[in-house]
Amino acid sequence: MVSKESLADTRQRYRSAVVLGDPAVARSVIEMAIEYGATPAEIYLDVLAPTQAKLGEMWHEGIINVAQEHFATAITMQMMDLQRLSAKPRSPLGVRAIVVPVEGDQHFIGARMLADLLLMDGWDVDFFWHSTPARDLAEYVQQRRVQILALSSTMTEFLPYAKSVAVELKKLKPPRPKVLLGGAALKATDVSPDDLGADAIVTDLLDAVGQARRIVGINDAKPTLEQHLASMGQKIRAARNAHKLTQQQLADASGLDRTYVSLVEHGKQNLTIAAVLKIADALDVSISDLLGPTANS
Ligand code: B12
Repeated sequence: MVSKESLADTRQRYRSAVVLGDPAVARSVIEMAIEYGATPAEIYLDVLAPTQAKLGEMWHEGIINVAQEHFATAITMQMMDLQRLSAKPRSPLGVRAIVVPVEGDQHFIGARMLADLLLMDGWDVDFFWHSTPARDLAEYVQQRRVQILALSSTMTEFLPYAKSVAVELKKLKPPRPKVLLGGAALKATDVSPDDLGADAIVTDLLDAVGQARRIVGINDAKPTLEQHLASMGQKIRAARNAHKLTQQQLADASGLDRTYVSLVEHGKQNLTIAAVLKIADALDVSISDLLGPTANS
């Protein structure tokens, strides 16, 4: 973390560099800020994002033309690559998010920022910036066992896409991902999450990371062994019910005792990895589906 003055100075020097179209100077400004302790969130939210907004104003006022704006934006994207490659993500959470702009919207810097911050927070993140038809996106979400789908919308006219995605997601078998909706369009309009079929509307990037964690039941305190066992037990019971199996049938299919399966489902059995594997095989799920993540609330 660095002081407000230092960030303001970095912002000023970075802006001059991108407006002059000088990637080398822009890079050295960012590298120096990182060296002085600026966090990725500070670089993104206090330097790159306001610079992008300023470019918009300068273009609007005719101070720079479209070509200059394009090149400045390309430099900002390079700086995000630099940040992404040099940051040390927290330990993996074992949960996956997809971050994608709404179809038609070519603005993806904000979406990419969210993707990077989630990645640094330990999420597995799929980010793509190309327009994606709602049905294809829903299929992809299911294949990738995604828990959070974050949609970014800069322009209000593309917001109805969120609703189409919600319609397609409803067609999936549970568990379905939770949908977070954010971006400049949501600041400019007064819609509720229900209007657009989302689970939450969040406009602040840092809030979004915390909210995503809360939605999938992760917080900073490490879960206890009892919580892990209870969580795994619930997942096993849910998967067994989804397969319409009795405890006895699951016990037979996994070569375990029925009483043992019952204790496991109640979170009362500290089971071995071999037993988890047998149960996972019998239920046709992966071991990681049963092991993580664990809510500790
Ligand atoms: C760069 C840029 C472009 C680039 C985009 C390049 C790219 N790869 O992203 C290009 C040249 C493609 C472009 C095109 C257009 N643009 Co443009 N563009 C901009 C500009 C200058 C910067 C955008 C940016 O990078 N912002 C920085 C990011 C970090 O900010 P952000 O997206 O708001 O994201 C922040 C938050 O919203 C939030 N967030 C974002 N997504 C999400 C998602 C979640 C889940 C959460 C929690 C938070 C979150 O986090 C970020 C950090 O705080 C803006 C000016 C501005 N004020 O932003 C105009 C601007 C957005 N563009 C505008 C317009 C009008 C257009 C065009 C229609 C121009 C034209 N006539 O062709 C086209 C539209 C094309 C399309 N179909 O989308 C208008 C939009 C007006 C409006 N509200 O409708 C703006 C505001 C310029 C202006 N003042 O008129 N543009």
